[in-house]
Amino acid sequence: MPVVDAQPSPFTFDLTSTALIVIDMQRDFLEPGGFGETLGNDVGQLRRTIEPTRALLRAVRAAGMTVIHTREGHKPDLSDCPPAKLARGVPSMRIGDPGPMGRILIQGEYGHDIVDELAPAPGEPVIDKPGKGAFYATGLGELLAHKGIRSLVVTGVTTEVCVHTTVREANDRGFECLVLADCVGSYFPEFQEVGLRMIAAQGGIFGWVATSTAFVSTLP
Ligand code: C5J
Repeated sequence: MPVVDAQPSPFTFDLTSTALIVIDMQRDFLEPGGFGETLGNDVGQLRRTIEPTRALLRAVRAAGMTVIHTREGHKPDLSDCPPAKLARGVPSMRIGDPGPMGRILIQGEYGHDIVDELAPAPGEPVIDKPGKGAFYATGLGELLAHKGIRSLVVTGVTTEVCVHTTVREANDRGFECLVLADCVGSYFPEFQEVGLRMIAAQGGIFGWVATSTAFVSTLP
């Protein structure tokens, strides 16, 4: 079985029972001129993950590994958006409001979709999720069970929000999670650093952390 040089210890996985999950690489979060940047965030902090993730996707697809994408967003009528989530954020830029790339975080809008560089390949599942975690109110758990997946390689944005929430949910469900440091990003460099340290601390309290090159080097 492949063994990845990881923190806090080597990560062993089996190709057939491992999936790559690419979290929320959406235009609303990553594109210059989009929702994230309009809020004053430095999208460069997220965009640096695009090229390593593209290279990772090439390698993982060539190795025949399962790839799953997620998108955070809501139905146009907002019926799946809890009032508490809707009420948060900058008052003029709330979920469902008109944004620079369509209604903010609404399914079907241009900004809600995945950036062109990381477009899902035909047949790769795309999980639409209303929450931060990819398991909450989605079919992800059933999909992974159906495919016999027990380990997850996790990438995407943002490190301390949707990546962390998904890894914590997965850990509680018994999955082993390897987070690839150069393929996850936060608008806040300090959250990126501490977010990664939190995963691998205390003997890997809820996962492992490695670089994408360390992971790819173990693929057949
Ligand atoms: C994600 C967010 N995807 N930061 N969402 O992390 O609101």
